[in-house]
Amino acid sequence: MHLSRLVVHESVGKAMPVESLVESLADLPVPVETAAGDPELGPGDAVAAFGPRPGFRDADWVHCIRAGYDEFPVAEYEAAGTALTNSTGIHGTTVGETALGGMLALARRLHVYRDAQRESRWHDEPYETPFTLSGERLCVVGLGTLGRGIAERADALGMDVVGVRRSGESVPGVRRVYRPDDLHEAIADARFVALATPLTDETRGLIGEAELRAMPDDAYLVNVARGAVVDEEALQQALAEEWIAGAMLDTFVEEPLPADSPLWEYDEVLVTPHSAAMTNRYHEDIADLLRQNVERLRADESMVNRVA
Ligand code: NDP
Ligand code: 7N6
Repeated sequence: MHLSRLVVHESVGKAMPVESLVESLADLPVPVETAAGDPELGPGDAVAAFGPRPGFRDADWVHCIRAGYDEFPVAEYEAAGTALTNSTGIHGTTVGETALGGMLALARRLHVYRDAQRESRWHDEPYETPFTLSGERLCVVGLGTLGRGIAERADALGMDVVGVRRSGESVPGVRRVYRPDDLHEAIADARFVALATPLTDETRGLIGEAELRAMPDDAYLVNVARGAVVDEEALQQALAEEWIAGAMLDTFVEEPLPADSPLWEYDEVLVTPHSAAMTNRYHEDIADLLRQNVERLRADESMVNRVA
């Protein structure tokens, strides 16, 4: 592939200022341009984007500025010979800190005090309610960049961390790794279940009624993966009927979460607007990934994070 141009698509603006990314790419050995809508692209073109557009298929290379590339037409790109790369590898710290922040808030009741503060109310929680993360079990489903970012921070806080991945291979800080067939055993005694898998045919609806019923009734679900990894109707029933204690939800089947969704209403549900990975350094992280692959292409080496 001979690269003659890198196009930064306006959709990257969903995660960072477009001009910040362009500035961070000023030292690339190819011209960097911006484009809106469905730009005309062709041989020699690369495009960095948040989501897909039909015209991207005609470029040589499409870079998804997210780790999750489930919205991109992978088979179509493969048929067209268009390379697709994603942005896995950069979200361990951001999502790890957000997930732990949510879990700490729920355990230490910070969300309750903040709600009371809005009414200038000095609120005492019932004696039984506050707990510590230390000593509690966390099950992390999906042990890649996100999962490890969560697991290593939870381990540092003294949690008993177990996890689930297809290979079953061990991961630092994770006491026991289960395979997906043993998911129910893995979540049965967990106080927190954190989802960090990609959205695939295998993981769509991974957490449904059976899994929510298998979790302890004082457990919390943390979803920083994709909304559809959870059967949202079953989750709403689980919250309404108190099969579980609550949740921290960053991702939803429909985003933005519709204003009439019952998920907004629960005191024990923390809703974040798909912001777990947001950081004011995102443009630098994405620029580093793009620069690495531009250099690799020029050296005729295989690309990192290539998924199609
Ligand atoms: P990685 O590829 O690094 O990790 C994915 C992990 O999931 C691997 O450990 C893989 O392990 C495991 N996995 C895959 N399929 C299954 C399965 N069926 N059951 C259990 N484990 C499985 O990806 P990232 O950690 O970078 O990102 C994961 C996902 O998180 C993204 O695809 C994206 O959807 C979402 N995400 C959300 C963000 C947010 O802002 N909320 C930010 C970044 C990512 P193995 O191969 O051994 O199964
Ligand atoms: C934007 C990150 C991903 O898959 O969903 C996230 O990487 C978006 C900051």
